[in-house]
Amino acid sequence: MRTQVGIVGAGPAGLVLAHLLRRAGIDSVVLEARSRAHVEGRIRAGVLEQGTADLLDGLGLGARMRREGLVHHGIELRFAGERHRIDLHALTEGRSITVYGQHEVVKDLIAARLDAGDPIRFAVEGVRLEGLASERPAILYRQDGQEQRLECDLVAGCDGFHGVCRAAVPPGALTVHERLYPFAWLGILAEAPPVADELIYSAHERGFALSSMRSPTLSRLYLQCAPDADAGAWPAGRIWDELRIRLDCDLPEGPIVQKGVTGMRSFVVEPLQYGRLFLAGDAAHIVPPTGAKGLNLAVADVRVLAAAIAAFAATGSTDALDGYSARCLDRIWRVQRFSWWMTALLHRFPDADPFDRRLRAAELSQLVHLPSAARTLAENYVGLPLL
Ligand code: FAS
Ligand code: PHB
Repeated sequence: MRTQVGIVGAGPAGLVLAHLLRRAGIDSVVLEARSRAHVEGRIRAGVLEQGTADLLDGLGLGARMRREGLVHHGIELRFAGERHRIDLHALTEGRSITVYGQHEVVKDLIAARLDAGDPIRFAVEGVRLEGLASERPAILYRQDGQEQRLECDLVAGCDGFHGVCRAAVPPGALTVHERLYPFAWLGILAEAPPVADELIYSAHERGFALSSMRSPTLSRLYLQCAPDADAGAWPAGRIWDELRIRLDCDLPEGPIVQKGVTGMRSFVVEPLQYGRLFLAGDAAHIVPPTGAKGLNLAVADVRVLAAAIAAFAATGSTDALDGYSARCLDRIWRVQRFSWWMTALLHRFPDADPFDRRLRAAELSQLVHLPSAARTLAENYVGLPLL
C-alpha cells in the first residue's frame, strides 16, 4: 500500500491531522493499535480551548460539540476558605472554553473520517518504522495476522507517550526534558450532577481537588493522591468524603462509573522531527493535566504540521517541514510553563516548607488582587493564539 502520510495513532492528534490533510487534498492512512470501541471509550480530557472548538467547527466536525458541549465563561478557585471566580470571558475579550469529553471528540472525528470513506486501520499490531532517514519511509504492521507494508512520503508519530514512533528515533538524536511530580490524580466519572455550573479548582491543605463535568448529569472529579496510589484503595465513600472536605462544600453523590489514577509529569522531546518522521501530541510532550492543555496542545501541533505537509505536497520544498519543530516548541514550552505553574499553585507538595507555603498563598492572592495576574491565567487557560 502507498499513501502520502502514514499516521500512527487515532487519538486527537492523529485524527485531527487526518482531517486537516483531507481538507488540503492530501491522502493519509491512520493506523491504530486498539479497537474503535476502546479508543472511543477512553475517558481523558474534558476542556477544549476556544481555538480547538473553533477548529472543529471549521472542519465541519463541531455540530455535536455545539449541541452537547458546555460553554463556560469562567472558572472558580477555592483556597483558605475563600472562593474566587476568574471571569475568563471578560478577561480575554469574549473568549471561553467548551467542556466536551475527549472521547466524544474522538467519536466525532472517527465517524466523520469513516463516513468520508477514508481509512483507519484499527487493532493493528507490531507497528515498526523503516527508512525514516530516506525519502521513502515505510510503516510495517500486522492486521488480522497478515503482514502489511505502508509506503509513505511522510510519517506522523501521533501514538501518544507510550507509542513506538519516538522510540524509533536512533539514540542520541533526541533530547528529553522531563520533570516528575510527587503526586498523581485519582479521577472519577460519576452519574451525579456537577457540584457547580463551572469548574472548581481547589487548593486545600490536604491536597488538590477539581470538580468538572461531562454533562448536567455526569460529573468528572479529581483528587490529588500519592504518585503510586492504588485506585482500589479509594472506595466510593472515601472519595466522596475527601471531595467534600477539599472542595469545602456538600456535593451530590452518584454511582462511580469510571475510576483511575493518572501520573503527573512534564515531558518534552526535542526536536519533534527525525528525517521523514514528525512527532505530535503526547508522542512529543506531556503536561500535567492541571491546566487542561494535553489535548489542546496536540491539536495545536498538528495544525502546524498539516500546513507544513501541505506546503511540501504543493511545492516539494521541505522548508516548512524543517521549521515544524521550532515553530511548535515555542508554544509547547509556553504551555509547559503554564501547566507547571497551575500545578505548583494548586497542589500540596510533600516537601514544601513554611516559606514555600507562604509563597504559594501569595501567588493565589495575586490572582485575586492583581487584574493583570488574573488576565495572564485567563489568556493561557482559554488558549494562546494558534500559530
Ligand atoms: P493519545 O494518547 O490520545 O493517542 C495516541 C493513540 O495512539 C492512542 O489511541 C493509542 O492507542 C495509539 N497507539 C499507541 N501506540 C501505538 C502503536 N504502536 N501503533 C498504533 N497506535 C498506537 N489531558 C487533559 O487536558 N486533561 C485531562 O484530564 C487529561 N487526562 C488524562 C488521563 C490519562 C489517563 C492520560 C493518559 C492522559 C490524559 N490527558 C489529559 C492528556 C490527554 O488528553 C492527551 O493530551 C491527549 O490524549 C493527547 O492526544 P494524542 O497525542 O492523540 O495521544
Ligand atoms: C476534565 O474535565 O477532565 C478536566 C478539566 C480541567 C482540567 C483537567 C481535566 O484542568
